[in-house]
Amino acid sequence: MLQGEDPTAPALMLGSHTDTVRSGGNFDGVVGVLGAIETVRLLRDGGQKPRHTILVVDFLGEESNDHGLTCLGSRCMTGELTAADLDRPDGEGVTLGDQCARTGLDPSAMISQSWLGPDEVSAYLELHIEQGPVLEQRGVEVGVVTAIVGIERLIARFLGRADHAGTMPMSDRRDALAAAAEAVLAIRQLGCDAQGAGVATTSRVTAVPGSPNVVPSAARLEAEMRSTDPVWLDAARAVLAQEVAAKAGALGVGVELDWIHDNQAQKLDDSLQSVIIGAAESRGLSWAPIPSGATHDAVHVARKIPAAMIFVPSVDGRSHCPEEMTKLSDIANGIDVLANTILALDRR
Ligand code: HGY
Ligand code: MN
Ligand code: MN
Repeated sequence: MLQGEDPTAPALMLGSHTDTVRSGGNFDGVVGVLGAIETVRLLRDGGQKPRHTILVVDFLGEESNDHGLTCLGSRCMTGELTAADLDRPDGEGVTLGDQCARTGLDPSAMISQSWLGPDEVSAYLELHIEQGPVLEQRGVEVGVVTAIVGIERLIARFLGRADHAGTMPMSDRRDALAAAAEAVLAIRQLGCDAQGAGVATTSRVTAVPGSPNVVPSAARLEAEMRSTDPVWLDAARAVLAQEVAAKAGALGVGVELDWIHDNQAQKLDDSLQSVIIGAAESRGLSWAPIPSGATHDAVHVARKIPAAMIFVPSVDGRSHCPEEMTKLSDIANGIDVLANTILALDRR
């Protein structure tokens, strides 16, 4: 934090997250937290005395957890985390609330102590790697994020029947894993048919009993769909629900669909975007408007106060993998734009 000269002025907040996915990379989120710290250091060591206090935040649990929820910390800060969220079980039946309690958090405080509002913070800025190929392919140095996708998650439970894998005729089986496999392909096709309006991914399928000579009796599938267009998302849910049930029914397999609304698509603040553009141009950096196919804490913060994001290019567009890489020079550009945006906002 950098204390402002005017204690009555609402603060400016910048940051991101430092958690990552299984076998993730070294830049997702971290660039935004270290970039925020470096911005404050630059201002302080440069003798700047900002009017607004500048807060640096590292949000807990931004990545999707086994309970199907992202952005735990920013949901708490904005009052979006609900008791129903805390009751969400993981694949072993442990609820999110129990899991949080095990790590020493107080679940009741997580849903009752939101504090973020325009009186406390006047703007939130997040520097982040793009995590996709657009900026690099277009040779653009800075992305000005226009909107963040909405996410619908699906947990599907397929209920078939265990049988001997050698003796039960193919036509008489109720193979839960075969029904899940049909769903995987239907989910993928839904994304391909969207032609850029949305994407759809199955991330995990588990089946029981898992013995090599037993027809699977049950399977659990986890998937998600994303789009900046809520109409596409609603239609996609309806199409999938119908297709998955029909394909499972054709195999004599029952299916239960549990939909999790992760987050609504969210436009980011136009006036903050203009300040970011001014900062990029004042530093002679090329910029382009870009929607975010990844979700971020900014999606929750933006529902309470003006929020905006600055993207820097990802090498080969790769992310959520050990190969994730952003050049130091691009990170430096991002911090340069972030610091100059904060200075401009502080003068408002
Ligand atoms: O899932 C996402 O888009 C982010 O990385 N949590
Ligand atoms: Mn991230
Ligand atoms: Mn991520």
